[in-house]
Order: sequence, then C-alpha cells, then structure tokens
Amino acid sequence: MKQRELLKASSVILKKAKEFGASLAGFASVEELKKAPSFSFAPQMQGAGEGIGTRKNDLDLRPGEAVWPDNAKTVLVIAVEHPDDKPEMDWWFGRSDPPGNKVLANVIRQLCTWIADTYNIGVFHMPYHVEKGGTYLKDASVLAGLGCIGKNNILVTPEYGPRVRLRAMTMDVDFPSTGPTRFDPCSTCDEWCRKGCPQKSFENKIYDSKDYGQDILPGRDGSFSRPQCNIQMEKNNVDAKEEVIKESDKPVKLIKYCRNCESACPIGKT
Ligand code: B12
Ligand code: SF4
Ligand code: SF4
Repeated sequence: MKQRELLKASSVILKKAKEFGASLAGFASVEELKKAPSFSFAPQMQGAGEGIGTRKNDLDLRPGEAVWPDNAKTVLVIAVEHPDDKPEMDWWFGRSDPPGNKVLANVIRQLCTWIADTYNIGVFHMPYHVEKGGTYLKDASVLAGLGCIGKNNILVTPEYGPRVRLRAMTMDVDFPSTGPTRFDPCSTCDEWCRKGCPQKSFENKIYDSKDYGQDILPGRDGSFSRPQCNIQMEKNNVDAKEEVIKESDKPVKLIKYCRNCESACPIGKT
C-alpha cells in the first residue's frame, strides 16, 4: 500500500472499529511490542508459568514467549467500556464468558472479516491468553496510545478511566502507531485505587529495578503483588452464589470478581 492509502486506511479502520462497538481503538507496532516490559518481566516473575493466570497450552510457551503469526506487523487493540452501572458485563455466568468478553470478541471478529475483505490484508484474531498465542494487552494498549498503566497496574484511559476490557488482532501491514501518549493522571493523585484494595496488593514494594534489569515493573514501581490479588479472585469464586438471571431458565452461579482498583479511580467518571 502506498503511504497515502495507508494513512487513509488506518483512519477508516479505526472508525470502523468504533462502528462495530469498540469504545477505543489504536495501532501498536509488533516490533515495539516485543520489547515491552511485560515480555521481559514475565519470565523472571516468581512462580512464572505456574498457577495464577496461567493456562495449559498446546504451544509449549513459557511466560514472556509469544508466537506471532507470519508477517504480523501491526497490532490493532480495542477497548470496550465496562461502566459502573453495567456490572453484569464482567460477571461469569457459571462457566460461560462474561457478556463484555463476548462484545470484545465479536468486534474483533467483525474487524478481521471486514479488513481482510476490504484491503486484502492478512489478519489474526489474538486469543485472550498470552500462552495460547495472545499478547500482553495492557502493554499493547499503552503503545497504541489508549492510555497509561496506572498505579493500580492496569490501563487507565482518559475517557473511561480503568473501566475497560481489551482485545487485539494482528495485521500484516505496517500501520503507523497511534501512541504512546503523555497522559498520566496518577502523578498527582491520592491513590484511591490502592487504598481500595481488599487484599492490600500494593502495600509493599516487592520488586526492585536492579534485580530485574528494568525500571518498569508491576504496579509501575514494583508494588503490585499478583498472589495477593489472586487470593481475592479465589475468594470471589468461593463466594459466588446461584442467582436467577434473564439469560438462563435455571439459576446459575454468578462469579463477580473484585474490581475495586478500577471502580475507586475517579478518572473517566462523569
Ligand atoms: C494473568 C492476568 C491476571 C492475573 C494476574 C494479574 C497480573 N497483572 O499479573 C490475575 C488473575 C490476578 C488478574 C487480576 C486482575 N485482572 Co487480569 N489479566 C491477566 C492477563 C491474562 C495477563 C496479565 C499478565 O500476565 N501481565 C504480565 C505481567 C508480567 O505483568 P503485570 O503485572 O501486568 O505488570 C506489567 C505492566 O504493569 C507493565 N507496565 C507497567 N508500567 C508500564 C508502562 C509502560 C509504558 C508499558 C508499555 C508497560 C507498563 O509492565 C509490568 C511488567 O514489568 C491479562 C490479559 C492479557 N492477555 O494481557 C488480564 C488483564 C490485565 N486483567 C484485567 C483485569 C480487569 C483484572 C482485574 C481487575 C480482575 C477483574 N475483575 O477482571 C484484576 C486487576 C489486577 C491488577 N490491579 O493488576 C484486564 C485489565 C483491563 C485494563 N483496564 O487494563 C486485562 C487486560 C484483561 C481484559 N479482560 O481486558 N489478572
Ligand atoms: S486512583 Fe489515582 S493513582 Fe489510582 S489509577 Fe486512578 S488516577 Fe492513578
Ligand atoms: S482486583 Fe481487587 S484484590 Fe486485585 S488488585 Fe484490584 S482491588 Fe486489589
């Protein structure tokens, strides 16, 4: 594609993403993303590859390893807003994916078909889990300019704060990156996100730059404890109750995972 066509296509694709239901969308370069902090930190993390947030996979990938489709040049990352007044977007209905995840997958599916048909570009719908062929979605979003990683260790966007969920696809054409941005609301904030954590997951600095050979760490400064947060996730699993919902004729177990570090953040609240 010539430069002029490329620029035109990139703005049409980003517009299309919103038409299909994305709240935000942007491009990140695959080469840049491969150098992102999560890729270098993940293999060094204590308990890497076991337990928390790890899924069995057929690809035999270790933490920080990724498989990229042949010729993948650009990651198109989307965010869908999960507002406070629609908590059900995030609930697990028994073993079924939360409705919000279905929206994300549906937008990417539509984009894959439309982009391939319109521009004859090679596309790939990235799975959610990195070890199943996905990518670190927060790093991708930062590089695509959707927002920054807040002191709550998740993506904070100017428009919706941290209350978004993410998904991505690759394309085999080099579209210009749409980020990163200088947006950083945390530097002057009273850290409501951290104060609201029921497991005190940000209480101590548990990682030090000099031990990991990188300045960018979980929770930005090395204070996010994945095991502490996961205690809460397990508690939420145990506490899940059967409820009657309109989507099912039988009562189903509803798992409502903690979101305090998102909902306490004032950014993006109207
Ligand atoms: C495994 C996982 C979990 C595990 C472990 C969490 C963890 N952070 O390690 C558990 C189950 C505990 C968990 C909990 C939660 N998760 Co989770 N999780 C994931 C998953 C699958 C991978 C995350 C991962 O392994 N990251 C890599 C590890 C090594 O690093 P890290 O802790 O994230 O820290 C890195 C970043 O902070 C980054 N970073 C920091 N500063 C900067 C600055 C720049 C410039 C850059 C580029 C990067 C960067 O560098 C750090 C490493 O050095 C992602 C989906 C995905 N495919 O990405 C969702 C994901 C991160 N989770 C998400 C959410 C919402 C949650 C929860 C709120 C629970 C819930 N209700 O869904 C909590 C929040 C915990 C928290 N405050 O971080 C969302 C975040 C959305 C957002 N706004 O960012 C994601 C993207 C999934 C989604 N559906 O969209 N999660
Ligand atoms: S509550 Fe404050 S410190 Fe925490 S993520 Fe939001 S802006 Fe950043
Ligand atoms: S999801 Fe809950 S337990 Fe985990 S870091 Fe956020 S506030 Fe803490």
